[in-house]
Amino acid sequence: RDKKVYCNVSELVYTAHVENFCLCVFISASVPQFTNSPTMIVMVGLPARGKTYISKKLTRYLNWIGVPTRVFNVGQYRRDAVRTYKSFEFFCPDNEEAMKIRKACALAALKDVFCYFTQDHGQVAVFDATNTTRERREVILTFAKENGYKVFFVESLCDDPEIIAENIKQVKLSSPDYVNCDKEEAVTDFLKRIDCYKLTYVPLDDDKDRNLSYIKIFNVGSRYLVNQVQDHIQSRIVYYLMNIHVTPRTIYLCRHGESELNLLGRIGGDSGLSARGIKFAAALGTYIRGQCILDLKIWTSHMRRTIQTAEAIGVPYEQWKALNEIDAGVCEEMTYEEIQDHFPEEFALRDQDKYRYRYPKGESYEDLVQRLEPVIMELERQENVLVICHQAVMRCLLAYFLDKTSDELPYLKCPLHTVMKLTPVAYGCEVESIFLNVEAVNTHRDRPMVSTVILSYCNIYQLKSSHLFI
Ligand SMILES: *[C@@H]1O[C@H](CO)[C@@H](O)[C@H](O)[C@H]1NC(C)=O
Ligand SMILES: CC(=O)N[C@H]1CO[C@H](CO)[C@@H](O)[C@@H]1O
Repeated sequence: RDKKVYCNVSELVYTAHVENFCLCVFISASVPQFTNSPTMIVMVGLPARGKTYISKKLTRYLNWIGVPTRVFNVGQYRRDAVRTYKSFEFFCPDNEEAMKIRKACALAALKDVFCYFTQDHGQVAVFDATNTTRERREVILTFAKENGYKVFFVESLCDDPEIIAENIKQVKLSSPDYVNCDKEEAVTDFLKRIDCYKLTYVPLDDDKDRNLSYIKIFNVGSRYLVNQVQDHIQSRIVYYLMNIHVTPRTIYLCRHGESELNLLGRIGGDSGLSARGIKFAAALGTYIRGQCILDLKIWTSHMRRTIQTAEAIGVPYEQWKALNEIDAGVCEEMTYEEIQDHFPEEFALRDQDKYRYRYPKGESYEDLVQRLEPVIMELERQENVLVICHQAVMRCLLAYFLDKTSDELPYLKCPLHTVMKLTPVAYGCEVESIFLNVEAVNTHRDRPMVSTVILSYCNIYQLKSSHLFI
């Protein structure tokens, strides 16, 4: 009970008997730990420059790679404070009453950032606000300095009226500020609101701000300026921001056709397609041709079942080793019943925390996410892509696009012979699931019920769920 043993899951597990229960303690060690001081990402720029888009997307990415991140949208605080929006006049610098409210909202948001870092173990806070004047940025810098946080500014500049008009149409008109409001009036009001900000806007300055860490993004990524990157996480953020784009496109995700081993209920391995798997490959070809997409890229793993599926489409494809199925280590090619018989503890451990559980001599879902990071980065750079992959791999990719937590990820439903069609919309992704009418075995296992007895032991020992699991 008093002994703490920190170990790698795949090597050593600490066990003890408590009444009728066997207590096992383990720690996962697969993800690089960011023990740096917390970071505030501060958005800068006029309204309708895609700041919220960047904030949400960056947050989704950081959470997916395992860095706890949250967005603090100051506009939302303002909406909560001032229930009904009147007009652009609220945003004029000479409106003193409103300025007070806006300042109070920003301070409330900063207070919440503080709580997020101290109580909720957050690592990165994305401060989504306009922050167009130097004094306002100074307030944030002072707050960060007092608390030992790093600050990284992301400024979005845009002088292309078409891009701005498109942004207003895409996201601003559906904003809560403009419900029950004539569309044209809303656009006019919004443009005036931008003019109010322009009166005081001072962009980050080459000379005066040369000691600050920041990236300036010009016209949605046609040019970048990067200044004083301080650490690993900031360099990853810069790299990510330089790879994303907003060109409309579609991403198709599916698994290989049913394999010989699927038919036998065995996991992993490298078998070829079953007869029904071959039928699915043909159906996939027909479906993809029916979509009439120019320049569709097709990616597979290095495994036979995905390559055979792609072959049937009859167009060139690229193979990625990173897309190979999760390595089940000593459990490869076993059925779930055999695993339960041969490795009962392993089976139970996996059910306790499927995301972090690592197969002996194999991988965990957490490992898989790290392996798939370059694939996500390249998917961001590309336009139309069909990814033919595997169940665990598809769950990880889908979790990224649909912003699912690591807890939900290993249980996402990715049935065989079904294509998921992903279309980016305003701040997220629309998903359509298309079953191609070829029967297949079901390889999904639902989340097991966790007994309340075990949960109550969690409380007794007060273990942090991010570090230790019972
Ligand atoms: C930047 O930092 C250097 C060294 O700390 C300091 O001497 C300089 O005045 C700073 N420049 C600005 C513009 O703040
Ligand atoms: C701390 C601070 O001054 N933040 C400002 C950032 O921008 C928002 C939106 O204009 C302001 O309300 C905040 O005061």
